[in-house]
Amino acid sequence: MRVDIVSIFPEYFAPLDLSLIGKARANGTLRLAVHDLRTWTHDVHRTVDDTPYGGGPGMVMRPEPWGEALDALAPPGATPPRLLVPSPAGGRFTQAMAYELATESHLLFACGRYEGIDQRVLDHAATRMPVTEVSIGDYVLFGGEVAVLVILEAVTRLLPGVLGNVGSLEEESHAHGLLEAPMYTKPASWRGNEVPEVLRSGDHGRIARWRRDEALLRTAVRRPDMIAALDPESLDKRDRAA
Ligand code: 6GU
Repeated sequence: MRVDIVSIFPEYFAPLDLSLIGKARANGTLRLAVHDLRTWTHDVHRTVDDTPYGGGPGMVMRPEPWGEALDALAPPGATPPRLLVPSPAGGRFTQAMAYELATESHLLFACGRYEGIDQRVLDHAATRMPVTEVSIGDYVLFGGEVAVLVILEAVTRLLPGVLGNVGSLEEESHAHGLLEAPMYTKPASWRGNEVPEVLRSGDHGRIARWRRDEALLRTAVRRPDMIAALDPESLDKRDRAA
């Protein structure tokens, strides 16, 4: 997968050299390039923002540098990338969207400050490529950079070959619309607390049932919204009885 990121703070993306994302970059699974938006400014002050039309606090990003950046990274006529614009005003980023993005061959992230990018940039881009405004949750950040780190990590780990153990993708929270059951490792007894007996029983049927029950219980308590959204077809007989 090719990924381009445009930001006025390219230094935010230094951690993308680390760990499994760094490894995916090193082996070519992820071809990532970070670009400084100011590359596409031409005045001595390298201006990227201005006051909002209609008034109000803060600054809005001017369209000219963004227009040139998108022309350079998504040239008219070439196969277009999918443009992702992190914004607290976007639709919610979910695991389902992570799976969807993991199938794309080229993503382009445009990081704005939270007052945003001049709307005409997005409207114009949409005539040439799919544009998605995306939020990582109901709170406000200074800018899109941290959101891009979040989204990219969620997507990269779904790319073929990035996770050593593909099984961990199947078990994890959100994969089945439920939170994951609690996990334990050695020692069996620690500070007077025991690992649940069932997990040490070797009875794989009982263990699977226990984990399923714990996942349902935990989800009901912590995320009733996820229980309400469950497909009834995904529930087995024992789930219904519980
Ligand atoms: Cl994607 N950007 C900003 N600036 N704030 C956010 C966000 C994104 N998602 C939640 N809050």
